[in-house]
Amino acid sequence: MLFIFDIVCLIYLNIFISYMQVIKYVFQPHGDKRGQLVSLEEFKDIPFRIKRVYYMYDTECGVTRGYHAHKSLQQILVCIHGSCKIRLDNGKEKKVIPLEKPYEGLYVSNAMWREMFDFSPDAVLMVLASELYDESDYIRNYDEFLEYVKNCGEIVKE
Ligand code: T46
Repeated sequence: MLFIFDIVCLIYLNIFISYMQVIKYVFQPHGDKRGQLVSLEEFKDIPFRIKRVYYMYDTECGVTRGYHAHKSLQQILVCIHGSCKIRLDNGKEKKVIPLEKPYEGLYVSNAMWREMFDFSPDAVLMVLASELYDESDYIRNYDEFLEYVKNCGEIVKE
């Protein structure tokens, strides 16, 4: 009886531990009759120091970008115009998150494989990043990524 209880606990723990949490921020729009304004401040609206901002636009129909993970970079992705989808993969689970509101931000931790796809023709995807651009922080090979998360892929606490 105790043995069955142990097995049930182990299965439950495994499901619990492998559950991939998706963190979406809903920013406060300061709207009035002129329109909307969203302000993002580091450590207030964004959980890290913002060292870099970049954005992508004019993404061709059918294109998928990304196909990499980062060793230490954390980011918040905001589709400030149009829409797109983000596939997140922690090496155990994959989730697709639509981004279609200019006041929503998707938190992407380090050690997380990402693919961005299904861009609408008018999509502008803005990214707030915790680090400067550094090619040595990228893991661009999926098998290397799986090894990385298995061996040393410690996730930076948000
Ligand atoms: C990420 C996803 C969401 C720079 O010179 N500086 C930069 O800050 C960045 C981000 C890129 N670049 C150059 C490097 C390449 O020649 O811009 C070109 C395109 O970059 P990449 O192919 O890495 O773009 P994506 O869309 O695949 O990935 C980007 C970020 O690189 C990445 O960190 O998480 O957006």
